[in-house]
Amino acid sequence: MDFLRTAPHRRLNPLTGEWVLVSPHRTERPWMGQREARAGTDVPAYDPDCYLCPGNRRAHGAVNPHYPYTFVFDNDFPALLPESEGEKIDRDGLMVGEAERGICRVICFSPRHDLTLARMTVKDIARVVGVWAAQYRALGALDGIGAVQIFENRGDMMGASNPHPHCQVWATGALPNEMAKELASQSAYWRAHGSALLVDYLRLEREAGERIVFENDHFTVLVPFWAVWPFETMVLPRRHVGAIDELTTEESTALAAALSQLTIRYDNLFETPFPYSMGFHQKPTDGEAHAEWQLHAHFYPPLLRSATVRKFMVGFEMLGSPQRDITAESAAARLRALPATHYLATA
Ligand code: H2U
Ligand code: ZN
Repeated sequence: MDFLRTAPHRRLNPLTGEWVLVSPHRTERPWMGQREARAGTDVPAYDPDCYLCPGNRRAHGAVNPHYPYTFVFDNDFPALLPESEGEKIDRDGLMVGEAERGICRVICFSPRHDLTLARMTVKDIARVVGVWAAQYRALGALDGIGAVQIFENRGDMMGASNPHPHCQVWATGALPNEMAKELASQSAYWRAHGSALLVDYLRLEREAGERIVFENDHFTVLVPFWAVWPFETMVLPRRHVGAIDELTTEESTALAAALSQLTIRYDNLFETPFPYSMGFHQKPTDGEAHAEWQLHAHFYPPLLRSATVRKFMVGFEMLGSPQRDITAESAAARLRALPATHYLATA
């Protein structure tokens, strides 16, 4: 297995069936990148111009309540609408289109404009986990909703419109692409082995140990063997569970603690509020049991070498396969070695 450390090779993502090219021999390239000053100290706790801060007016005139912890509202500019009608078109399988219905919401994590998950207390993050569970359950129970995607875009680099800590929920009729690929892979694995793909994968990872970033009693954070983004991670429950609303109170708190530990380490890596897109893949809400599905979160951060030097998915990666230089093992070792307390004070 030495080639995994030294030679160009490719690794399979069993969840999506896609390959990533790994070029560990290239990490020897010299890098003289400078360190930016510690970032994140210049954001006010309340911003009168923020459309998410308590008491402020949003774009279409609604006024946010003076919420003490979390706040959920229907997106004023939703990508999907509950009513969308039209005959499906299918011209020889070459031009296929259909109406899609859905609901989009925004969830504020905290009234504090200047906080992020990394700087919130585990107790307050656990409240957010509770909101995620309630939203998944309520939206998933609606007629015609097949999937509930909870995701957070953090940082300018990821196109987040506002530093105020928040995420979005898009509930859709159809399974989005990533969910569809993961469903196909997990179903095939379940049929072949009678066990859940990610449960078996986590067992292998815990035996190996080298890609694990953090663990508590109920959750493991790891850099997946097939990671594409330099510091990509997955958050996995140790128990076989399909969605956040199936977690016990103790497990929800453990998830909050795992998210806290991960985002603190991310921020500490380059001493900057770490940008990323993250989200939970929970079992489809199409009414089927989905025993094959294992709850998990993906974190996809773009940074590579410093607070400003990011990885670009261009060239060969757009046209061929994604590629990385630093191995999943060395990324995990770096994240694991970072301090467990934030470089700035916590809330
Ligand atoms: P992002 O930062 O991930 O873009 O999320 C912010 C969302 O907030 C975005 O989807 C919505 C945008 O449509 N929004 C409102 O619902 N009301 C507003 O007044 C401004 C922004
Ligand atoms: Zn704000």
